[in-house]
Amino acid sequence: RAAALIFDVDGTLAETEELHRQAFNHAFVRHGLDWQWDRAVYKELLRVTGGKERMRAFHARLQVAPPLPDADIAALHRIKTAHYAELIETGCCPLRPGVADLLIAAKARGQRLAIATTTSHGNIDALLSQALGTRWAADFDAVIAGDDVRHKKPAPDVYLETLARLNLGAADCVAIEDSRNGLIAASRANIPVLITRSMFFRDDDFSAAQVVLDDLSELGGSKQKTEKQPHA
Ligand code: XBP
Ligand code: MG
Repeated sequence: RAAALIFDVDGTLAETEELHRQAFNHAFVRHGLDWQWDRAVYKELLRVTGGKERMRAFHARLQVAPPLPDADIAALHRIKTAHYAELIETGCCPLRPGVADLLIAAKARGQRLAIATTTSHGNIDALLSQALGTRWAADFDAVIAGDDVRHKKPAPDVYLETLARLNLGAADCVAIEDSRNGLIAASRANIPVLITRSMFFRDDDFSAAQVVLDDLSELGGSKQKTEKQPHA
């Protein structure tokens, strides 16, 4: 049994990526840009982790010179983040099936909880305050966000920082992820990975994962997707 469970946020705890997409589109309109990302385009763009990085990558793809100044990217991202919080606060984005049960069961078993995500502390707080109450952070021993580390996923930085904060070895933990970039990040930190398939990454290659589930409610039952036992 793992000493700690390390959770990704977007796509893993809740299906937030559709709200991120809507928030980006809102920011583009507000900023006077004629960009709009439909689901197919967003699915492609999700290969680039981080909202600011994703916008830069999209702009580069349009091949219109000169590059968008950092100030524009920052302004767009501020509008996007504010709108994302508003969307989350409507309560329209609940935790995915099995997440709340797993958090409770893990605590009861004495496992420690942590978060390793690409998104920001503000976005994590918006989601988890809504879903778990404003004192949610008391249950987590480490919460590491994208801007806390040098390189975002698929680099291992966020996971290595989480291990350091927990003062645990990689083999003592399980990472719970929904994307191939997340799987690669955790694997590069040598942490075993449990995948919970989400909307945008359903058909990613997860062959390097220890366990692949459709959602975390399967941990409570017997509907296992691979022979290998979940460490969670
Ligand atoms: C999540 C992301 C994030 C969100 C947007 O990846 O890639 O970029 O889409 O968040 P993961 P920000 O689930 O692997 O952590 O706009 O706050 O960057
Ligand atoms: Mg994710």
